[in-house]
Amino acid sequence: MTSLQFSDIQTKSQIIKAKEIHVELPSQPVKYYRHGWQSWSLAAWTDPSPIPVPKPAIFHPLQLDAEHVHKKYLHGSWLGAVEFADGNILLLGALATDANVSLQDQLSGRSEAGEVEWFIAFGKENSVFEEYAAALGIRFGETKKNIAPRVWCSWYSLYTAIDEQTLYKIFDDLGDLPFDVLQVDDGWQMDIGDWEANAKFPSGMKTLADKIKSTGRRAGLWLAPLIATKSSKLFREHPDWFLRNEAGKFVSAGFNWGERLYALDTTHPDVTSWLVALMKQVRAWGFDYLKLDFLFGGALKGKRFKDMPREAAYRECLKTMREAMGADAFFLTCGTPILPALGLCDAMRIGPDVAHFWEKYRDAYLLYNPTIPGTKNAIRTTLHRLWLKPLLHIDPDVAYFESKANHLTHEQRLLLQNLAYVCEFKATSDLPQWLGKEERSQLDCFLNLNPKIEQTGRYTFRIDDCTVDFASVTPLPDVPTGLTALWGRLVGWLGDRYLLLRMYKILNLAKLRKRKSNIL
Ligand code: 9PG
Repeated sequence: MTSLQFSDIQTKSQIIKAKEIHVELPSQPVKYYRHGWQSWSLAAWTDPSPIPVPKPAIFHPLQLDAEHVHKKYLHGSWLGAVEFADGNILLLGALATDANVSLQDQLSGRSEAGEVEWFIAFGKENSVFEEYAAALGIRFGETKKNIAPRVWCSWYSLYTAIDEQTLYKIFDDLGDLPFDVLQVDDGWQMDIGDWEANAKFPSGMKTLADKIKSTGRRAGLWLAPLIATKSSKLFREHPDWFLRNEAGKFVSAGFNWGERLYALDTTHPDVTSWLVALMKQVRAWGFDYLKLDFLFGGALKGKRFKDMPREAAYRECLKTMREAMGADAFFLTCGTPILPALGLCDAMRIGPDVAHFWEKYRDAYLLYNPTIPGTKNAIRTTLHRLWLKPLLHIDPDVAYFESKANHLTHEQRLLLQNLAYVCEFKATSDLPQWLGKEERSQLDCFLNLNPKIEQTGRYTFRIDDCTVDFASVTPLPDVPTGLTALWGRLVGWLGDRYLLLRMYKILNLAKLRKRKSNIL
């Protein structure tokens, strides 16, 4: 165990090797920077007091690091920072995987994997984070090259209601809008685990990629290769490939698509071969922009074929997939534990999903869940991960331009567009059929513009000649008390009921069908 006095770091940053490290604070902090585990998990400066455990618990494996969620004190993955009354910050951050930081009387770091390097610095927020990112870049690698491709992605308009004919029509109607990639999201596959075209894509995946390429763009595809549902052929045929705990029970990877999810043991040699073959297959179909999602499944706690720390195992698996897909593919990670993926992907989603609404009362106040898809949640966390920008392309998720199927105000849509400029990563899912003439030309303009970006404060930017202030988006909701808290507990409990979740899913599918029938 290593203990540092404040005087050791007051004037100069340090890198120290330790399994456990404690850093003395010079005074009471006024803010705490918590950094969540994966793309969708909360990252934010907050008051230095614990926040409620997000509900429902069935989602924990897919929204945060379930191993640490019940800690009674402040904690975060790999790094933590505190801000003092004079505006200076103190940051403690691991330069390795499998480590976390907590705040009690001191800032403390613990590694789950033996001795690791720790970065400690005090000073101005921007320079401290910049130095930390540079130190991470040296150890994990920097992958940012050129400018990020401009992406049209099918998810945030059609969700799973995609099919060959609908997509072909959209690709045609996008006309000469300057997209570099047309990316097919969730909805093309037989099942989660069975990565073959389903009945909605009778001409097959190669034909789909060819169609995209015929428009002069790169073909993009979504897959969630490290998880599967029990209903999948993969799970039925290879139950021995899935991660189990010490007691031999399957480890839960959470719940989505109306089903429980399970994670592959990526250290199993047969799983590795299967993943390599899958990456090669996708490339052979003609896709060279890969959005690999739900990747946290590769880093859940469990008893692995190869006994190694869980995030190190995940990093090794990412390396294998990266090699198999080839260096010329553009690789976007999503739902990914942040540090273990650095240096291995071109781009990373750094916040929760946006949505055509701002915030839901149920999610924000009753469930107190800042991870659930929603535009406010997405902007908040993305803003707190901008420090990753020197290392790789950072994906803030899509911006909206259409107002037809959208509950966001004009100002809220502008915030998303401005965030895309700040991240220098532009994407949308807007359907050409939904765009008014003016909206289409705004989208065109957005895709063509590369404004000069200058950060002027924690949440303020100059974007060319405009000043943009995101501060109003960042606070967390007030912690519910009294009747609201009680109501929240009931809603959280209901949210954990498998049958209710399934019913909710069926209702949502019906809504989606209606939405789709309005499109064409
Ligand atoms: C496809 C989508 C899109 C999207 C991804 C991911 O329950 N959840 O917290 C949850 C979060 C994100 C999510 C799904 C569920 O979306 O981020 O862009 O590809 O999968 O299913």
